[in-house]
Amino acid sequence: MEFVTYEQDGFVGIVTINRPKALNALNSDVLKEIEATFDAIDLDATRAVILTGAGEKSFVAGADIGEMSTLTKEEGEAFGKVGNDVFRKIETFPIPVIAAINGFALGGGCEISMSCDIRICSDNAVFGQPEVGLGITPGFGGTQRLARLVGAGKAKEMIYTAFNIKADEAYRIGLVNAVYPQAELMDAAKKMAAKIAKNAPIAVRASKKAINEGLDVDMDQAIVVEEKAFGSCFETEDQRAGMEAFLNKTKVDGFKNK
Ligand code: DAK
Repeated sequence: MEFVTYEQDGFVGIVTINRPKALNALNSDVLKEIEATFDAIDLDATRAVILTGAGEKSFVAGADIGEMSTLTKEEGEAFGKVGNDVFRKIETFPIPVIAAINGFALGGGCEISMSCDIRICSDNAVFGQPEVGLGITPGFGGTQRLARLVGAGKAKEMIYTAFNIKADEAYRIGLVNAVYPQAELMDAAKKMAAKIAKNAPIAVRASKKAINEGLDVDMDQAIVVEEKAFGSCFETEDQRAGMEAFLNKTKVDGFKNK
């Protein structure tokens, strides 16, 4: 891989977008490598993933403007689909993905972070959807995910004005869960991932699926989604171990993912 690195740290996988000369902008090759990296993650050995960008300046400064500048309508649609397929893969990835946003998260960068389950950022992070200033709409889900995360009013303001916001504002509007000094960001992401990894993996996965699927349907259907997820846990060894440990006033010494 030229533009993406992967590191396995115990149960935690760390995916780093590594094209610092272009502030980790997403061109077709980067998108393909992100997809291939997620496809190769061993889901038996991994319980949470961290997605970050190389360097101290940028998480992802957007889709590659040079590559996009000459696209035809058909090519634009095709490029949008490549990105959307990768982002949807991350969003529906069976295990949680934490975005550790270490700088600029603009356009496609903000969008890829929003396809992750949880976003935390460094204090120098900058978020925005600058697309309308370039003559395009957000194309990797920005019009959809931003409105769902921060509400339609704030999303419309950010998208129509193409104004960037800083980390503290991103925190205030609920776009990120927490802000850390840059030097502490990866440790914080690893700590959060380790907490997730300590819990029963099948229950964590079922929770992710239930939250995602439930948000797409009305509450009557959503509650059925949860019932099914909840019921499925009672076929697992980890449920028995977890409840037995509680009743015996002990703790499970490592869930088995079974
Ligand atoms: N694409 C390509 N190269 C980029 C880039 C980008 N998005 N962002 C930065 N770079 C490159 C710069 O060109 C520069 O390269 P060299 O000149 O050194 O070769 C290098 O990274 C360093 O950037 P700067 O010199 O500009 O660094 P500064 O610190 O001065 O400024 C900046 C940092 C992040 C404020 C600035 O680089 C900037 O404004 N970058 C562009 C940010 C942006 O507008 N991002 C949104 C892109 S639009 C769609 C699919 C997807 C999308 C839309 C439609 N469909 C097909 C439906 C998504 C669109 C976007 O993401």
